[in-house]
Amino acid sequence: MKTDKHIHILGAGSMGLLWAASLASTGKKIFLIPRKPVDTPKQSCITFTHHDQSVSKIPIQLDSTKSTTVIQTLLVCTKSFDALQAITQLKHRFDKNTHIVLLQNGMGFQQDIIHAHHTHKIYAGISTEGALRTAPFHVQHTGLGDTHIGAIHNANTAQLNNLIDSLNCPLHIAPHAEILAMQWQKLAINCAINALTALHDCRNGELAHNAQAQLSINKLTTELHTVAKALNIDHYLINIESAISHVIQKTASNSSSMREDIRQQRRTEIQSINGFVIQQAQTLGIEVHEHQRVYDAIRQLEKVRHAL
Ligand code: KPL
Repeated sequence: MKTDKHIHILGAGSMGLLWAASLASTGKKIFLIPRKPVDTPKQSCITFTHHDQSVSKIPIQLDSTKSTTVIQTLLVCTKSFDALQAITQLKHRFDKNTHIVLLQNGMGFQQDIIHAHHTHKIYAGISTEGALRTAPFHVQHTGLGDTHIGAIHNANTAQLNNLIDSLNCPLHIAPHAEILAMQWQKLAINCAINALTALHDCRNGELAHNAQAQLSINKLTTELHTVAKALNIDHYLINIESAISHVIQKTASNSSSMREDIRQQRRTEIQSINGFVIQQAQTLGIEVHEHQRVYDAIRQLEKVRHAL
């Protein structure tokens, strides 16, 4: 299997632009498919502000959803609630060797994608890279992180390793054999940080100095442990409290993706973050009051902001 010829990136938000610029900078053939479709494929350029503040202009090919060329590797960089529909629009371009990599926050939606696209090879990526889209086709690499990718459907270790090789670029990317554990750890981090930074309208680091937010983080994490225990996966969350504090410190100056979504009056990913925990808890007959409280508060904020 060879996956290093063409890479398609779905979604031109901060993560889509970061991946497109980083991969294209190595001379790979990259096609960017924005969610707002372009009529015909055309050349464009990404203005990429590197982590050291140097700026590069990186040529990129914009692709149309209507194209018919086969997609070998698709990096999905849309929001979680958009991913299934966006992938399905490209269905006519998949063949049996298509690899689909899901890079969203949250959980739950991956199962719907596996169900709808079960003949393809599907992977999940967990990334701690920080990126900010400052204007259309302008992206700033705000935090150096790493991305772990693991197979979640139909792909074996050799295929995963080939995929990782094909994505070789300045970003730090590594294969992970137990990606489900990482997904739960990232879920716990997003459950604790995203909604609270949106509700308190603060940067990540400010949560550390806010007593009310700290209390809420404790409750959210305790509830998540109860759910994980009932699912027999509590070992995934060992030391998660210190991991959350570490991320709050390390990303102190970040404005979380959910806070940004609320500020820009966009739909948030609350459904696949705290909403996923609520869904799991309901199936298990467990009550998760704090997750429900922040979920309802974010839904309310989405409504208020959209009505403005
Ligand atoms: O993943 C994030 C997000 O903002 O979505 C965190 C880890 C909270 C960093 O900001």
